[in-house]
Amino acid sequence: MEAVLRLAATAISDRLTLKPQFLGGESRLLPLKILRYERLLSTNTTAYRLAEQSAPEWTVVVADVQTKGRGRGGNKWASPKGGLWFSILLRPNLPNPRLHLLQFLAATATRKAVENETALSVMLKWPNDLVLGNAKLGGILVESKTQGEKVSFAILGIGLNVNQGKAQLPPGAISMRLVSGKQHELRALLRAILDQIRSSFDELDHPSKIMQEWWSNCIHRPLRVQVTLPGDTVTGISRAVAEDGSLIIETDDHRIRKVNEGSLRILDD
Ligand code: BT5
Repeated sequence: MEAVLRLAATAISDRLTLKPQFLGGESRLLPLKILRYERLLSTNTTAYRLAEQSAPEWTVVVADVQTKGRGRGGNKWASPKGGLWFSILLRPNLPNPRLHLLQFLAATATRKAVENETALSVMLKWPNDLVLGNAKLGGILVESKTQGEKVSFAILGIGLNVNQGKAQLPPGAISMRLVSGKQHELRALLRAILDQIRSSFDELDHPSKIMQEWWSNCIHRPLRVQVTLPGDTVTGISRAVAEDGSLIIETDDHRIRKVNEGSLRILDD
């Protein structure tokens, strides 16, 4: 397996800067294998290829720079040096309809890890954002391959703006350094996030716990929001998140709407 990983890594990038590391833990989970690259198109793409070549779960792909980082639905993800861009290969024992839990679990774990490491107070915004103040600090992108009803593997991609300056951030984004005034150590942050994700992983068996914890740190709980869906816009008070990951909105005419995709904007009025 090590040979497969090494081969795959070399095939994908000849600029591997770090040999795979084994960071063992006491848990029953497989040891972590961290592959760090200077530059990749997207850590999600590399992790996906490794998964198809039978790489073990908890293989982590990190890149200093992504040249084609992506978000949901073909959105671009700006990934210059100074941010933390990584993807975790997982083979969770989950039926397809529960895949969204990974994203919510990862958001909470990342929030806690950043708070523990930096004392910055990170909040969550539906469906996949990490926010600091009112700006976007990071995002999560889960991609997967399914086999029938089962998830064959999932790639959990996390992007966090850490040390970038203002000029390197797109509009509406913020980095930790811009708020804390300090340079943060990427390795320590990565380690803390991976530890949090691993220690909360068993919660996948308890969807309501994951969703409740996410909701209790949601920045628009309960505020007026507007969700833009393909071909529709829903405006109202965001009241809850359901176990299936959708957002429950009480519309201005007091109807309850459940939305399961879209972009959310918090309304000031
Ligand atoms: C996301 O998408 O928020 C998920 C981003 C996931 C990025 C990670 S990095 C490691 C892994 N490898 C990848 O290729 N991706 C994952 P979405 O909700 O679609 O938000 C995308 C939108 O956020 C863009 O359309 C921009 O408006 C904005 N944006 C782009 N880059 C940003 C950045 N660095 N920080 C904050 N906002 C950004």
